[in-house]
Amino acid sequence: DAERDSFTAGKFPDNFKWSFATAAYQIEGAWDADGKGKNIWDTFSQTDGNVQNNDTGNDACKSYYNMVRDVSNMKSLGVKDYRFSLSWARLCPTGKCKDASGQEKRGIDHYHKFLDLLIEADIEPFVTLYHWDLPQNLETTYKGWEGAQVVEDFGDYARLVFSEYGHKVKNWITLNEAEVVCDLGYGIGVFAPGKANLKSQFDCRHHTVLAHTKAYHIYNDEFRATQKGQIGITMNTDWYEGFNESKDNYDAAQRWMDLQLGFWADPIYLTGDYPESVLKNNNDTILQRFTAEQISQNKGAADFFGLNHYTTRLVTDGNAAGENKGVDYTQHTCPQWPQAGSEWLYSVPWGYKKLLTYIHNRYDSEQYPIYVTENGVSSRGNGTDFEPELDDQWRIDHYTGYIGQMKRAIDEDKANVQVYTAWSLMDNFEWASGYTERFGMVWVNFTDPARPTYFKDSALFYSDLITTNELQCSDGTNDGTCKAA
Ligand code: GBH
Repeated sequence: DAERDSFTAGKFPDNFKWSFATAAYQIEGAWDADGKGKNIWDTFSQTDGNVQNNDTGNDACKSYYNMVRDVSNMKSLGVKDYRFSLSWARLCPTGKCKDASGQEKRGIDHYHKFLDLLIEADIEPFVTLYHWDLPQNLETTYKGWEGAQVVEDFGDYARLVFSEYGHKVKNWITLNEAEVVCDLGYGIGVFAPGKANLKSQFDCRHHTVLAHTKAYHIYNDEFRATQKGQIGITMNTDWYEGFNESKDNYDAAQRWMDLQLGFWADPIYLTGDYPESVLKNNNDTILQRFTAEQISQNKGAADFFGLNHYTTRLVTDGNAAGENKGVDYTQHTCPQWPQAGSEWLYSVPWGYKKLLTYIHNRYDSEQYPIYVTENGVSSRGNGTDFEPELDDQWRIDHYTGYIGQMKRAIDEDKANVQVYTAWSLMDNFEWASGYTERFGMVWVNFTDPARPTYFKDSALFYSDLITTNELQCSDGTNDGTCKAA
């Protein structure tokens, strides 16, 4: 892999944007402040046994009360772009945003204040509408993403958000990683709301496509002309590489790609409909089909291609026992791949280049520029450490490798990547792993009620990259080819 992971240091295109990302439930805390309604992650994390150490996001980084801290951290690092998400249940405690009676003024004002701080600091907001924190009431009354009504309710929420904040926000992301929401939340049950059912999983998947498309058309029809912003969806995918040269393994990797990425990307950026392998391998009692009208609404329903990417898998045809070939697949990793603090996360820079080139070719990045909305790496801790651990050269190596491969995809393969976003600005509530995994470039002391923060070495590395727009080799040189660390 060392050969494949090498890259040429140097400048990124002018106007390339370097951003940081976070999500409301992972950083805000203040779970019941100012009239906020309960959401499915409040319920899930407050129930024993769902999250490591029974950690919750009740307080998290207390960003709700520390807006100035967060903005000034970014300002001192020279950040010009910030991706964060809105808490639906802060704005509309029961999830019903249609009428003023369902809206919570204090929640609405909170994000006005935050946006004003960003704008004053000259930081451009990228706002995600949904990063996994569904108002509990919608789960309780119609099973959340399983119910068709969620499409309407998401549309009403989106309309409220566009009309409130659209003069301050020009970059909208509808959903973060719908695949994770549905597969882990409704299919396996390791994430909120904790259901494990194949039909639930696919109903959820189907409704997320429709909800995205709905919000896109609301923006397009009612707001675009006056607000002149852009809107897209963010999908997460690993890179899936055939285990070896065999055609069967290659096809198996493609099927997996179809299920994890193509399920959303094909309807929106390609055909309006699900990928062929998805249609073929799922009968219509499991997979709801789009109507002709929906297909035409899906197609082209985005201005950019939002991508979260972390890791790579090698794929063989058939299940672990080698059965069900042509339909199933099995994932493998390499013993040489460095593993992060998260069990699922291996550092494989070359996979990132292949993925970007794949997306460029299949979904036409000239028409739909690629915005990388997350990429990052974790260390393991226990959330109760109070001694900041700031020397993270290994994290700098990870970022250097991935960003170097992104540069190659741009330079060599003409992938039109315009935005790169590091996950995350600061350590935060890592979902079912609680505070045991730290993804931040800024260290947070979770044992101190004041939540002081400290820059890790990686924050200074990233700051340098942002201000120079130029990637250096890990050894500090930038003339010629960098060997992978
Ligand atoms: C992103 O998901 C999320 O958008 C972000 O909120 C999160 O903090 C970040 O990554 C880091 O994880 O528990 O073994 O079943 C990335 C995709 C999907 C990777 C769920 C981890 C859980 C595997 N994630 N997966 S497991």
